[in-house]
Amino acid sequence: MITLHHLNSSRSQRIIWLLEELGTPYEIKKYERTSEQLAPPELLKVFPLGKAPIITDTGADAKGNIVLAESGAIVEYLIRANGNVRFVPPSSGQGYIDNLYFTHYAEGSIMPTMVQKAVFTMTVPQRSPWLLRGLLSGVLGKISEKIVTPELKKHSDLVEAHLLNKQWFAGGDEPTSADFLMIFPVELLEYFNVAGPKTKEYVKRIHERLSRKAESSNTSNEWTTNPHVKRAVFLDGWEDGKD
Ligand SMILES: N[C@@H](CCC(=O)N[C@@H](CS)C(=O)NCC(=O)O)C(=O)O
Repeated sequence: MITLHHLNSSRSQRIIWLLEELGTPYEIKKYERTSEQLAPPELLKVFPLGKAPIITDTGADAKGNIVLAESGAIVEYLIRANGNVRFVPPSSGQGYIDNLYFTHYAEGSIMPTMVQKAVFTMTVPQRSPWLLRGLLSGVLGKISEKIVTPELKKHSDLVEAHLLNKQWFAGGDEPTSADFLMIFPVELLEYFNVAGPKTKEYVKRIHERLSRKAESSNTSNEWTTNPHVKRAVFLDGWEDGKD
């Protein structure tokens, strides 16, 4: 059995989307961010970095003890564990290159810029003494505009140009690892008001796909019964950690 260790408003939303698409049976263990937006210490007991997502897999015989962190690794693992029958990118050509690039770009390039934006505009002001909060918010907001916003714009333009004539990042009829990784930063582009029209359509398409899946599913799984999971790919609560 696979257990997803899920932190609210986090990259583990990617894994819920993939698990639901694969139809893989899984359990979800939910962790709540602290008032400082950090993962709670219990997650440290699962893996030394204590960050989400993490999966544990006991295997079909319930005797295994795989513990895997890092969303890109988890996406690859789950697609392979499902027999590499769905969400597999083309093995050559531009689709192969695009999938390779965006699968790695998601955590390697765009997410670090998103984290910078969040640190300047949310994390540092939220964690400073309240007397300084207003002042710091103003100063850091201005610095962020100068340093981070131009970088975010470059990412937004790259994603928008790529999605101009494509439904999915690798260009095929189904999502691939690139999409499962890119959904989170692409939702953040929207959240930070820098997403272009094609990018917004992409997010909408995925949300509608998930809603249809939830409506048509007659199995009693996390997706249909747990309102938290149903809304998992939406970014409500990013600012205040509520979900
Ligand atoms: N590169 C890692 C990043 C993991 C990560 O930073 N997760 C965040 C959630 S989006 C987290 O657990 N933050 C809470 C904390 O740092 O305490 C991945 O893709 O899994």
